[in-house]
Amino acid sequence: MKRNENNPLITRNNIPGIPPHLVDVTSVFNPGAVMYNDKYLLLLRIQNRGRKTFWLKAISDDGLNFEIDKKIIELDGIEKINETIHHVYDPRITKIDDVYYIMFAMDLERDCRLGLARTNDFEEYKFLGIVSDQPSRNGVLFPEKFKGKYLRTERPNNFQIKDGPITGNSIIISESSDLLNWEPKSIVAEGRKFYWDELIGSGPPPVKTRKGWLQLYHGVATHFNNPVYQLGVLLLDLEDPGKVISRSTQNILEPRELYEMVGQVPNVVFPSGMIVEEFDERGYAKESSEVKIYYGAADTCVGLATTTIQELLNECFN
Ligand code: BMA
Repeated sequence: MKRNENNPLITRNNIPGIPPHLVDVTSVFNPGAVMYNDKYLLLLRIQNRGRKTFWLKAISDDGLNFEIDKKIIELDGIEKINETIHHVYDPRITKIDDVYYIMFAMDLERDCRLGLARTNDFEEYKFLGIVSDQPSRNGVLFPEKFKGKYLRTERPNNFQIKDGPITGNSIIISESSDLLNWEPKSIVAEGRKFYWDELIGSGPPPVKTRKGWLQLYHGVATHFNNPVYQLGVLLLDLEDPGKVISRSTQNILEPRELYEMVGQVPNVVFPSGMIVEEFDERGYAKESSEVKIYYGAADTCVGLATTTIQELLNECFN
């Protein structure tokens, strides 16, 4: 992974003032990413000084210089939910046919669930519902159906770090006929105790290559005083993505730069958006293609790291 020389790519200083909610904001991190109308599009997670969460859209011609919208994103219909929603965050974007689906975490009073929204134009967003029966986070949709069913990987929230937040140590795969009702199928991968990825969760949505689905994930080492978040990669079977073909033994990106080590939550790189530049005629990512990975750094700013599909595959088999 190569960090972009302009990192951190987006910081709190780039966020336009949008009174009353966004004035002199605290942080911007964990963006969703997708190509839309030949432009790079990010959905930025922003916190104000009340630690309230908002989303802003950012658009770019080159994936490096982003213009940030002055309009806070609203999810139409979310106001109909009959319980307190504290935060919606960590949006992951998947295009299925001509619709862009956004899956995200929802901090409710009771616990954390997955929510789903759809948009066709990134102007209007329709909230589709709370889409997990159990506490869960890091839900990412596959961009196509399998035997008529939608699939996602997700990370059940069923594990508490000592004196810390509730999190999880496995990525599972779930299926659905309608995107709203989901049934867990099997465990895809589990945390490796004592090593870099003791706790894990899906990163950006999976990408199809001729060798399998590349699923980036974050791994958390918990055996230090403070947890360390890093990035790793899984290769999943093309026909049956619940099956792991291979998994990176070491992390491929870890907090090293000051903006990754110091901030709201120190020592965090959290990959949430991935752009593949080139696909072949059948829709597989080309091995030679450059890959841009947008990640949250220290829950404070947005970083960009690049690699290629070939290098990600090599890392799986290394
Ligand atoms: C995870 C999520 C992310 C966050 C990360 C590091 O559990 O809450 O949103 O970026 O922790 O604090």
